[in-house]
Amino acid sequence: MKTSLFFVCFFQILATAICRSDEHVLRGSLSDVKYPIILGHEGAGIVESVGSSVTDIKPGDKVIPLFVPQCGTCRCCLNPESNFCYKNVFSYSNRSSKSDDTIFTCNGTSVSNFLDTGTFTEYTVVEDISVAKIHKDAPLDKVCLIGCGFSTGYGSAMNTAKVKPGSTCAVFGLGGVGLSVIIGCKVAGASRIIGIDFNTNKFAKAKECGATECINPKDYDRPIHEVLAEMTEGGVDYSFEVIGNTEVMESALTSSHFGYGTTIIVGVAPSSAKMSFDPSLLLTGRTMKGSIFGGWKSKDHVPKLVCDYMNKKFNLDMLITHKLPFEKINEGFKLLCNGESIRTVLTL
Ligand code: COD
Ligand code: ZN
Repeated sequence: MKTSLFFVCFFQILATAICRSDEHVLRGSLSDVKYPIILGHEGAGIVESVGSSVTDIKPGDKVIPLFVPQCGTCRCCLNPESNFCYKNVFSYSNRSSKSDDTIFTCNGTSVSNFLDTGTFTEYTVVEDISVAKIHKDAPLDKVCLIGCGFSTGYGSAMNTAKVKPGSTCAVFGLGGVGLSVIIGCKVAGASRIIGIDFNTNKFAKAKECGATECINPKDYDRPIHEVLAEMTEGGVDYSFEVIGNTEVMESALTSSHFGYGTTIIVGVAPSSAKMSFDPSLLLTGRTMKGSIFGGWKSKDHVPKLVCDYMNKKFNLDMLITHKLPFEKINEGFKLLCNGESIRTVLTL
C-alpha cells in the first residue's frame, strides 16, 4: 500500500447520503473506476484512531471525508484560485499512478474505495489530507451532505460563478446538487433563478430552495435556450449544468447572454462523452468554466461550511427527503432512480 500508516485516519461512518455519482458507478457509466468498489462519498463520522504523524485530528473528533483532498503543498493547493490538489483522483497523472493502491482487500482481492472516500461502510481509513475535523456539536445526519452534493452546488454559485446580487440565473437539473446551486444563487442575492428539469415533480422543492420560476423542456416545441432568451430579454447572466449531459451543457452555454454570460459545468458526463459547440458562442463574450466540489479548498472550507450551516447562513435540511437505516441502502437507490428522492441519508 502506497499510503503511509503514519498519516491515516480510521473512523466510523455514522451517516452517509446517496449521490447520483454513486449510481453512475453502479450503472458503469464512469469507466475510470476499478471494480469491486466501495461506493459512497457523502458521509460523516467519528474518529477511532489516527497514525502517529497526524496532528490536527484525534480520536473522538467528528469528521467529514473529502473526495477532493488538500495536501497544502502542491502547486494547485498553493494557488488561491484553485481547489484542486495533485493528490486528487480527478488528476489524470495521479489516477494512472494509483492503479494498485487500494486500502481494502476482500479474500485477497483488491477493493477500491470510490473517490478515496468509500463511505458505504461502517469503518474506513483515509489519509489525513482527505478528512476535515468539524464542530463537535454538528449533526452528522445533516452535515454529511457538505461532503459532496451541497458544497458542490452551493460553491459553484458562490465561488466559481461568483453570482452577483440582482442577477438572473438558470439551473439545469434539479437534483440535490442543482437545488444546492439554487440555494447558493439565492444566498448570493440573485433576483431571478430559473430551474429547468424534465421532471415537473422537482419544481415544488426547487421553489422552496429559492427558484423564482421553473420550466420543463418537454412543454415547449422549440429549444430551451430560445425559451430562456425570451424570458430574460436575450439570455441569463449565469447558467449551470447540473446533470452531466453534453447536449444540456451546450444548451446552458447558448442560454447565457452574449458579451458577459457565464456557464458553469457541474455535472460529470459519461467518461466517453465529448462536447461540441459553435466556438462563436465563446468568441462573442461568453465564459464557460467547470467546478469540482464547488471550488472549496476542502480541508480549509468544510469546517467553515459546517459552522455556516449551524449558524443558519443556509438551510440544507430541505434537501433531505428520506432517512433510512444503512441496511436499506438498495431502497435508497430505488428512490433516487425513480426520481422520488433528493437525498436519502443512511444512518447506522
Ligand atoms: N433535461 C432536464 N433535466 C434533466 C435531464 C435533461 N436532459 N436529464 C436529467 N434531468 C434531471 C433529472 O430529472 C433530475 O432531477 C436532475 O436532472 C439530476 O438530479 P439527480 O438527483 O439525478 O442528481 P444529483 O443532483 O444528485 O447529481 C447530479 C450530478 C450530475 C451533478 C452528479 O452526478 C455529478 O456529476 N456531480 C457533480 C460533479 C462532481 O463533483 N462529482 C464528484 C462527486 S459527485
Ligand atoms: Zn456526489
